[in-house]
Amino acid sequence: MKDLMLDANFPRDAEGRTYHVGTKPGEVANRIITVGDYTRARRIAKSFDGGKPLFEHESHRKFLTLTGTYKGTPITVVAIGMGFSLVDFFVRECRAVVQGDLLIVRLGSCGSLSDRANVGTVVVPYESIGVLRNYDHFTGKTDTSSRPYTITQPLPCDKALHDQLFSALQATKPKVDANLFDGNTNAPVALDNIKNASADSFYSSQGRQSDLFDDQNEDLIKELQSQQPDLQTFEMETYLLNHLAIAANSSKSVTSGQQGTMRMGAVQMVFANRASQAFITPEQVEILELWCGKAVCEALVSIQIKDDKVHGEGVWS
Ligand code: R1P
Ligand code: URA
Repeated sequence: MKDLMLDANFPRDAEGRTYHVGTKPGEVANRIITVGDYTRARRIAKSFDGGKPLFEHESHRKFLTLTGTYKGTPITVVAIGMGFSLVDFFVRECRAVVQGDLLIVRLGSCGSLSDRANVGTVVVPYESIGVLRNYDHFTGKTDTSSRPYTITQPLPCDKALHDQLFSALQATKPKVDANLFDGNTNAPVALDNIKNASADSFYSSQGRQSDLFDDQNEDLIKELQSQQPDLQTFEMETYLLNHLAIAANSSKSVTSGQQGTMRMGAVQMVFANRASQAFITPEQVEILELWCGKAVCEALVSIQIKDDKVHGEGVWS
């Protein structure tokens, strides 16, 4: 059974473990990589010093936290699953157990809207828009001007993180068997300055068609592309990460100097091409995840944060 939780406003157990992610102070580093799945998390942890984490915790809600060091600097990978609500649990609960500045990079898969970013390409977005289903619209009770999807204004990723992520990807690019990438001897490729859209569904709000639901999304991709002509990728988390960084950095705890700032970055691996319908192979996925895992660790430790001299007490001490 779950441990007794104290405090209904922000539940934690007697040891200070949060309710869903299940970690306490000293178990999560100031530099965090967040991913969708466990296999990717474990592949990234192969880049840690010693080839493995020093600490791991799987919560009853299936958040997996792996903490170790990379070139001596503490770093954590958290596998959270998919979508906005899990991002919210992850960011708020990790913020609650880490003192000082937080650098968070999402290493996720994405769909691409054009041949510019073919399957097997890795992209580094500089900003992200949100595409949200407008639930009221589907009740049929709204006015005639209501739209089935809300498209937000773009929110930026952290510029320094963006730049470091792209240079680390270039510096660590693996040599691979071209046969695995359709004979493309240049593959795999990294692209920077990409515009991303994070949707609240893999299906309806990414414009996937279905006869099983009334989604009213036949023209959604065209509409998005006319509003954001350089939009390249779809995934499901980056926009909310960027939003939560703004919310954290404008909070009382940061403006009063009690808590550090939060900076977000993202690396997105193209698994699906929506223009050609191509989908990535498991062999390609493994190559990309090992490469990007190492590159994201490199980028994260190359950025100085306020608490670097101390790192505090933790599973890495
Ligand atoms: C959908 O298949 C999932 O893949 C992408 C999307 O953002 C969504 O979470 O990221 P991950 O591969 O990291 O889960
Ligand atoms: N992740 C997404 O959210 N969409 C895709 O098409 C592929 C991966």
